Amino acid sequence: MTERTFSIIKPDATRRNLTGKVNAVIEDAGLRIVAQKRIQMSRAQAEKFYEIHSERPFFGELVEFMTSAPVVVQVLEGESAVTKYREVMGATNPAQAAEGTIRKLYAESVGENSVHGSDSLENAKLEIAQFFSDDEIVG
Ligand code: RTP
Ligand code: MG
Repeated sequence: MTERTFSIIKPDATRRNLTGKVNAVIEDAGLRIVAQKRIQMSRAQAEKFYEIHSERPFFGELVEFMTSAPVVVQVLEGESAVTKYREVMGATNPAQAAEGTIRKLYAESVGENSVHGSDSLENAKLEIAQFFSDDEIVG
């Protein structure tokens, strides 16, 4: 089934000028970038986005990191886009990520791991709506 998922190219990657390289891996995997913008996330946006992790010990660090430099938010479209993109990203900890995945290729640590991808179709819808209006997504 054709789905849409939400992606973030995180500050560690934008800082190293890797947006294009990350996008090449995404497109080579058969996912289409149907919306994309570079933004500076506010603290409030980052706290809302990662609300689910608000009780975790790394929450403060995570919010600091996500607001430390611009990010690129994206909507990706394709067959089984949610699970497909999780595969393309690789494991949360780059040390455990499979060969050829974005995190294996580019991530620096479990905290600074280059990309985010929605973990379910339901969350994809909520996350897309947090950053994009319908008219910004062109399939
Ligand atoms: P994401 O939500 O960013 O796509 O990553 P994920 O599903 O693979 O991992 P998740 O468990 O949802 O964690 C969200 C993000 O929090 C940071 N993190 N830091 N220092 C740590 O131990 C730690 N653990 C997680 C990472 O940036 C992770 O992507
Ligand atoms: Mg997650």
